[in-house]
Amino acid sequence: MTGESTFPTFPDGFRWGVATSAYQIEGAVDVNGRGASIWDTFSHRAGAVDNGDTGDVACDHYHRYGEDIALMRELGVDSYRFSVAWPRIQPQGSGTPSSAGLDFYSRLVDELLAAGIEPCLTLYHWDLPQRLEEAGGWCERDTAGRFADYAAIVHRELGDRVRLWTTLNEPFCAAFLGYAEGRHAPGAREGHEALAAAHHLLLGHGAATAAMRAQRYGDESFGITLNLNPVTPVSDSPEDVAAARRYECYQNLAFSDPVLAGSYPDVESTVWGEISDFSFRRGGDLELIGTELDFLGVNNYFPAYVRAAPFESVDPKLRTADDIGIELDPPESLRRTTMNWPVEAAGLSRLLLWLGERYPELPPIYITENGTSGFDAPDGEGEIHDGHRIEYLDTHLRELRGAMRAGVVVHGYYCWSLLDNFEWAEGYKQRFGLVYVDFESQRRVRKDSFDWYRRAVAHSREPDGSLTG
Ligand code: PNW
Repeated sequence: MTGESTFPTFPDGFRWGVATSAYQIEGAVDVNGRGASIWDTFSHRAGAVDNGDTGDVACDHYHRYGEDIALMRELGVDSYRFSVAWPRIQPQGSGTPSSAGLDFYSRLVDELLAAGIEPCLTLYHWDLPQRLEEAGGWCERDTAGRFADYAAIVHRELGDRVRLWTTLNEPFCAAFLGYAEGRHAPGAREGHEALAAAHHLLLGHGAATAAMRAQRYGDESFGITLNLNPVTPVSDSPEDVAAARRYECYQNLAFSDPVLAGSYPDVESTVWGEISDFSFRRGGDLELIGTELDFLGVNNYFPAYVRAAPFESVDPKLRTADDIGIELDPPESLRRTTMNWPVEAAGLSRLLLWLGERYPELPPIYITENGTSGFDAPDGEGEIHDGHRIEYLDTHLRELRGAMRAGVVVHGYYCWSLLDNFEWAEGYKQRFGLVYVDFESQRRVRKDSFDWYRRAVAHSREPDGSLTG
């Protein structure tokens, strides 16, 4: 293990956490009147998910949440980031809420609080009610209003006990992987529809935040989670530099600028070309979207090294980054994870410093996801030696601490993920958990990284920062 004795201390009040999301862990898709979501539909479509995996059972967390809270208590985390499944609350995406659905999350929150763990609630982690998709999904402006109604329902029920609220998880993925590339639900459409979806997701964020603030109980904090990657051109050539600017807009600025600066980025016309007339953007939208945030959630897994790919004009389908003339080409020297994502811990600090520079009014940050996949498996003794994950977390946490020392205000860190779970289009083979899940027996087994994180959390609070015991 790297640097046993010098693991950094973190400031008092820094929140240590673990994260999950509803569709990836809950299972129990037909229980208590839950409606279908776009991920139920998509995962049951032949060829959509590796190995034909679905979230039908997942980690069966819906029935085993008590056991999972006990694991978190053992880890010693301060906070748990989870998401609420909209189709449990409003099975058809609108109208009277289901009391069984609300009760489940109410019990979860009560048990977390009883265990001394602060709930951090995400309202939308990609499981749009299927009925709303049939009415056009996020391509329709109306969906933003439906989302605000849903947010107000959940907040009315839980706002007395939950203080950390995020509206959306990764609108980039929901819009571009969902509606353009089609690797995620609901499956491919057209580039201009993905741009409309992105706008309506952000509008939903603004409208939901306003609705919750209007009925606030007291000291809730409201934020949004974006997945952002630090961007570096592979050379100084004008082509690579221009490609890096396009990628930065597509991946980061198209979401961070409207939310943090109240405007769409100037460079966007060089990225989207003529594929949309943007008539879905209306006066007043940006005021709502740019509503003040109490915090920004940042998810980061890898850095982006950008090379120009052959490019004359944007492909209106916007299927992948290729379609805006981009190729991701990280240095050979960087190790790749089983997701083929390059590992570079310094990328996390570069990203945070870039955010601080670009947005003078940057709110406090929570790292709402960071972690790594593996094909982790028990050895002959039944133990899971995931040293690769320990190294990933150790190096990223040191970089995080460095960025904080350089002035970036970060209030907490959530490791993705507590449990191995349904990794979207990759199904169950990609394992991100600190806890191994045997998906046959539902047995949970602590990986080596579980024990490492437990010690890191405990000792990061000690004056000498020693990581022992
Ligand atoms: C995030 N990509 O998703 C999500 O918030 C989690 O639900 C997910 O399990 C985690 O990261 C690990 O993948 C992403 O293709 C999915 O670049 C795909 C990408 C990025 C983030």
